[in-house]
Amino acid sequence: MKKTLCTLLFFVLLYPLLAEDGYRLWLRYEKIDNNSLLQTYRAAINSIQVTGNSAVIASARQELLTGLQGLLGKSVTQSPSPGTGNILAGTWQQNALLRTLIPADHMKATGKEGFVIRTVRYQQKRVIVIAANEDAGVLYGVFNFLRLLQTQQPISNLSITSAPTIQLRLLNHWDNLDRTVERGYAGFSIWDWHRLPGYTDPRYTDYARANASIGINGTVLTNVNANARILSPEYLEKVAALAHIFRRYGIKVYLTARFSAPVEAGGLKTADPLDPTVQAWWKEKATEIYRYVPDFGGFLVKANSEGQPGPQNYHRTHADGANMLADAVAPHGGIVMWRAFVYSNEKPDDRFKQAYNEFKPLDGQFRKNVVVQVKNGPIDFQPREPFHPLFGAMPATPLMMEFQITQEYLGFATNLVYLAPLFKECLDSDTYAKGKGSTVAKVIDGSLEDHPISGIAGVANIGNDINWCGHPFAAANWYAFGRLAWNPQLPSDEIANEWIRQTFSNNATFVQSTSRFMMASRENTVRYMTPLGLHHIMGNSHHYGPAPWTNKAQRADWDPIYYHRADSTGIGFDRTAAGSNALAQYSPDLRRQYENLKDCPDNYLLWFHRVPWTYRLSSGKTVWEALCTEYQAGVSAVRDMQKTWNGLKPYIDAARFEEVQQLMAVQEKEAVWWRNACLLYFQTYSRMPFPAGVEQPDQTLEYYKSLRFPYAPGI
Ligand code: BDP
Repeated sequence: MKKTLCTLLFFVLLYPLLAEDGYRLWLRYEKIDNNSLLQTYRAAINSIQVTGNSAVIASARQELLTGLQGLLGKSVTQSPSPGTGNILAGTWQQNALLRTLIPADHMKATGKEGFVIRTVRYQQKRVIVIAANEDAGVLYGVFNFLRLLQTQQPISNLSITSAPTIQLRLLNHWDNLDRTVERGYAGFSIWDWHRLPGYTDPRYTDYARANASIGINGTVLTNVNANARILSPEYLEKVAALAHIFRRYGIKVYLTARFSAPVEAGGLKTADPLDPTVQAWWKEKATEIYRYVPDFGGFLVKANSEGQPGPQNYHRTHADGANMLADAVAPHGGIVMWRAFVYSNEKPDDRFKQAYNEFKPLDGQFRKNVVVQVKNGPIDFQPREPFHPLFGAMPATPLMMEFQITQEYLGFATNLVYLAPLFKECLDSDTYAKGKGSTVAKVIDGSLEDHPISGIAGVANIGNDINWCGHPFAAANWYAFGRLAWNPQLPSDEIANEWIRQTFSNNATFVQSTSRFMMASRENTVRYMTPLGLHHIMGNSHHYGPAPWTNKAQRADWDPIYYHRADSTGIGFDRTAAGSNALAQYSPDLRRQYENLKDCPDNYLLWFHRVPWTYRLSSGKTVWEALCTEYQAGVSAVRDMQKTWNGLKPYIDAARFEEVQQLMAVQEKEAVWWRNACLLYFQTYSRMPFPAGVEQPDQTLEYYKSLRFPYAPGI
């Protein structure tokens, strides 16, 4: 009897605390744990009415019911007619009551996807109104409202207007058809191609819910290193099954197009974009795709980059290639996202400069439904990069941002690195393209040049791990990407705060401490990986851990030595006029700041300058001393984070507490590894001792050089 009672108590009281596996992400809808607030919410919400008949409205209604039921711990009814419940949601045009409660001009600012949330008086009662111009806006409004409750905000007098500034807010999955994920660290692909279309995993719906909750409205299902097979009828049927689920959450499906598909899948002799048979093949293929997926978004293309086929194989330009595909999807309303991530093996020029040199001359030559997708920095998703010089340099072409959410260069899924500050650093950068204030955010939201199309993409960190992203904190980066895509002006700490409250707890101590170390985490990671503007010094191919000594990669610009250029006379890449002159690709105002050694901020120093080891920074430290102290500070910061986390045990469930605790121990080891390996290696050139306070490595440089990782994930 006693035993049964204990078991029962365990399941009722403790199991929910232990069983947090992260699957519910930030949509946990746990009952409000603040009793007086719970009573206030309960009094304010009894019944809801979500008007409309579409599938998207049905999703909104379901989410509101599920969410409220969980948060309020009571069932909420649906009221039969508008105005009888105390939450009223729907599209303004189709609901007469909404039209009387919300003036028409209040709806203008909400555009196609935005919404208003207002507390209004109706028949002597307070009613919360969620209104939008279109169904998707209602869904986004519902998620916003639920977020208010989840983060325990007051709801007695709501007056919110929200609309996205960027139109295409997309995830890019680098998922292969065999379910491996290029640069994925959270298991295998969530797309179970083999069992599609017959079996549709409930996970697809939860994926769509999570995305819609942060405003993501599109997903590219397949790897940029593309496989033409995805365009076959067999696979299009599978794609259609996914599209059917995602459509209910306002999410469009896109695919990557392998440029050589006409040859590989169509049996043609060429994929030359100016060849009429090739053009006809793509037109037919597009028509076929739209038969399966009537609202198909379009193609994402990696061409003539890292060995992928492209128009240059036929001596055509990127514009020729992009336009040919754009013409194929244009009649159906589709777009082409053409990537600017190109650099050539044959050209000895600084890799930094190559995408700009290739694409800038093409400005104005792309069709109206082409967007050029540019990575945030000129090299490749490094822990810190200056913004890509193409932003602001192609005024006649809409440019889309490509961020990397998966932590290929930021510690995979074992390092806690909150990426919102990295994203913001780039979005807030001033290109000076049209004078001061021409930020990257304004380039990509289309406002700087008044482009009718705008977009932002994030390379997803999602896999089939139970918690989706591997590290419990990695989901914060998916969340932050979506929130910033909706509103690039949101502060990073506000996003962290929201995410922590929804994911873990609203406890003030927990929220504050966690937010503090999240906010510091990116800068600290830069410290223990690539301080002072070092970049691309990770292990070759798998990109796991430090390997600044690597000098034998297949191509020179995959070698770390190409980037740090360390020898006995100094360190750094001279990109001033005396060097590769990459700085000339920025506007003169910016160039001046970076060009002058004294004015160049320390965190970009080795990006743009080559300096002797004894060069003194404004702090008075030599470059060698600063390098050593930065690496050490990065390690110390991880240890501080561990201490803080250990003190937070009482506030959250044991399962996630322990998982994070263990991963932080891994992160500490890896930070030490980075510091030791890099400092020992650079010391062979500086020939100077470590300054006081920098720990002596416990292994030799030879040891670090001997490490091999043939099975590192994500290759
Ligand atoms: C690099 C990745 C590689 C991708 C490439 C890309 O290492 O796996 O294919 O970016 O963006 O950073 O195309």
